[in-house]
Amino acid sequence: MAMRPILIAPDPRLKQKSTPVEVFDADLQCLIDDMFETMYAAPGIGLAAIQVGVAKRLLVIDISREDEEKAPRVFINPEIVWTSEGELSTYEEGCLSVPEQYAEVQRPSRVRVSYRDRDGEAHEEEMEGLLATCIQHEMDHLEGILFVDHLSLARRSMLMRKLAKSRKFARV
Ligand code: GNR
Ligand code: NI
Repeated sequence: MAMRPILIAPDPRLKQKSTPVEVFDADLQCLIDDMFETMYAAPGIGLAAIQVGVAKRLLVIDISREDEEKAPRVFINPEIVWTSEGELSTYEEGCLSVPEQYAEVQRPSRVRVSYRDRDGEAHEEEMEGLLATCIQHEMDHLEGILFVDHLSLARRSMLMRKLAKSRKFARV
């Protein structure tokens, strides 16, 4: 297992659309393990493969709190099959690819998602609360969308300027 570097906006690779996983081989298992190590070290509650430069439709999530047991979840080729549409929730979101920037984003409160697990088995699950928000945030990454893309142009520009300024200052 190894940590992998996380891409930071405005890296153009973050705008790529990821392609479906077709082979559930040892390389995939290695990528999943590396993504967990990278997410836990960050720390973050989710990570999409494109954030470590792999344009595959794969994401990992663990929304357990520090005082709880770890609850690692893998979602491969996820698809939203239903949303609560008009029933929305607002969360203050952050992103490991937009470090130290936060903004409120409104999304459907509940979603039903079909996906494959790390063995390629198909599942379907209804989610709510933080898990619903997190998987929608991660699934946006698979389409090349960042949470800042849900903000007005004015707020997005301000946030990206702040990010650029802090990166320049930190020289990373
Ligand atoms: O660690 C993360 N926290 C978070 C908080 C609110 C909504 C979404 C997230 S996901 C983010 C990790 C990340 O960037 N995943 O792509
Ligand atoms: Ni993110």
